[in-house]
Amino acid sequence: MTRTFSFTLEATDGAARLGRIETPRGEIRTPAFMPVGTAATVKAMMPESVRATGADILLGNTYHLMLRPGAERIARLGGLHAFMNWERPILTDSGGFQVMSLADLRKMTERGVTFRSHIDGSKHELTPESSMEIQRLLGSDIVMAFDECTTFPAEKEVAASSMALSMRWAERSRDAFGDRPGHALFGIQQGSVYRDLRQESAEALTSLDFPGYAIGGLAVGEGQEAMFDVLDYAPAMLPQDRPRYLMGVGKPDDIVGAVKRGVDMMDCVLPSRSGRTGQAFTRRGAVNIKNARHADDPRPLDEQCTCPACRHYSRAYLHHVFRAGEMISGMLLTWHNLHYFQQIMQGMREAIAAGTFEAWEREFHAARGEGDI
Ligand code: PRF
Ligand code: ZN
Repeated sequence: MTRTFSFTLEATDGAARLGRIETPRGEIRTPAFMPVGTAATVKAMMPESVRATGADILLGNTYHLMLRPGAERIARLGGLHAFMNWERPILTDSGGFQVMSLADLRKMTERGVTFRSHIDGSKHELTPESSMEIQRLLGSDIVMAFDECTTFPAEKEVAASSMALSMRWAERSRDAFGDRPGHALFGIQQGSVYRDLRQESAEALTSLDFPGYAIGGLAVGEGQEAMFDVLDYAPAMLPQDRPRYLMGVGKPDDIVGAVKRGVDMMDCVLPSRSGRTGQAFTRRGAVNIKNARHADDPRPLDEQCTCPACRHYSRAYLHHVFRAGEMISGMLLTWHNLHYFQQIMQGMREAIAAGTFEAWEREFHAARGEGDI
């Protein structure tokens, strides 16, 4: 097993890329989908089950873990991997994005952001330096730079000064991160939907020479068409030989469109969160298991799926346990959704290797066109 962090680009098909990230905690096959384990758990899943769906890496959150149970405590208990019993790679987000969506009484300055906990109202501060320290205490393998996710829509002047702040914070993040063999710090591109700002951001980050780059500030309400417009040029602004991570995306067709445009990594709460609210994603489209038409249906969610929910249970059972508020409902639907998302990734990786991505994508869209089943 390798002692360092590295990315190998293995094949391309159009703009789509097949690759491999090596870390001391194991390999990440790209394009990769990262399940979200915000509070040191992928909700409703045991870590070995998450692994069984095909995940190589999880996402964790600085914001939640610093508030509860606290980064120092996790460090004393052996780090996040040991704490949550996931020994493979973990990427942690840097906290600013979660502060803006969850915390109370937020105040942003050049130094960083102060806020009150959404859990108990206690006062805290996050800066590029403290975010790097918390992510170090957690033992994160891929650390994210501290940034500001520009809200959408944003006037160009607002987007420009927000992006410039994120670039100053990216440099402070790099200086605070230092040299940590086997761990990587990713810079985050901002610039909203403005091409020249995305270019300026890419140049600022590239001059700091990060081992990987994220595309931030998308999937914030602009819609798929506007997001794809940005993804038509943004990935190519980043170095070819480094992984590209699109933050917080997305629905199955967003993921496919992002990979087609040169994205290597993604994360989203969608498969796990929807699993707990009764929504299943399948080859044929979304299925809402609470719908009464499933009450007598002996068929599995998807007869071609090999996940436990589809191998051992009927739609009628999944409908019943959801209606009854039974915990197994969230467990089975989350497992199915994570399995399905990982199947999409595996399908795309095989298609890129074979040079058949376009045909694979056509088939992906055609199956969904057949409608609800
Ligand atoms: N920055 C950070 N985390 C994020 C985002 C971002 O722009 C997004 C945007 N979709 C999700 N998560 N640090
Ligand atoms: Zn299934």
